[in-house]
Amino acid sequence: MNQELTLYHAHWSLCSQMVRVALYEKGLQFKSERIKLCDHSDEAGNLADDFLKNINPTAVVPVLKLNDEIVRDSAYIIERIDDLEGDNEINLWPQDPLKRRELKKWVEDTTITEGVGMGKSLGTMVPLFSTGLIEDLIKNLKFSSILRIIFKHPRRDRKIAFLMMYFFSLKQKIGPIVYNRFTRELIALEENLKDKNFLLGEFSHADINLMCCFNRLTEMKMENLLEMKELPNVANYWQNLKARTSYQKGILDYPDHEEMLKKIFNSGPNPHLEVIQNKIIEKLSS
Ligand SMILES: N[C@@H](CCC(=O)N[C@@H](CS)C(=O)NCC(=O)O)C(=O)O
Repeated sequence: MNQELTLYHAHWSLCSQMVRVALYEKGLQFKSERIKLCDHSDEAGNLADDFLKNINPTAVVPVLKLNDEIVRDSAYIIERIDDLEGDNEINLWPQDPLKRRELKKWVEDTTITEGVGMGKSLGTMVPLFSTGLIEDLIKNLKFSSILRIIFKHPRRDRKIAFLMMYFFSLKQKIGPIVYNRFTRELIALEENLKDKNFLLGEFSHADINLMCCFNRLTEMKMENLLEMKELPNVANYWQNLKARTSYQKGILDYPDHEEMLKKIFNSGPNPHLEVIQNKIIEKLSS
């Protein structure tokens, strides 16, 4: 069936990456509309009148235009993409209802699910480790861009977080809040991946989400967490995810903020890394 797809997305956005990877997994052609987000750039495409009026009144990406229909929220977008016929014969969602239920739980846990507080799931924990970069980007914005966030951003939670980062500093405080939960989640993942190449056996939507989350950890110079001898299943899984062509096409081929990331980490490794590694070792030996 012929369909016209336009993706409104940001290069450096976890949920945009998820949708791009899904599109490449399915082998679907799409038109790209790059949006520069208000916390990254003075351009603030997500606060433009046209975007708010016609694409997404909540000012977030990704959004997929599927023929004339506007489809929002990455998890739902990927479900819809899975129903489309692309060049590749792959299903990101299984047929079996029991497996579907299991996958639904994993998907909710591995992305930015609306209604789930930041830091309460794997998918909402990983972005917290990026606070260092986001804060530096926000502090570089013009004051007029901050005013635009104050007056135009429709989401109160985001607005407050961005303003806190601009006027104060959150980057040293945020990561440690999730150390223990993150340690538990990684150990649980290790157990779930026993004897499996992917989370449910076959590659699925949840693997896409984790590919993007793990990639974010590598950008934050925390890849050693995914290569620990104490977590061999996670290490093997990460190799399997990185080997997919969709990883290159959907994530690595859309670089952003490379200079800034280099600047942040040129003084050494991520300070969160050693603490979390020690916690994992401690927990596994107790
Ligand atoms: N639940 C939504 C979350 C979307 C979301 O939070 N997108 C972020 C980028 S990953 C965004 O657009 N942020 C811009 C802002 O809040 O101003 C989804 O899965 O699509």
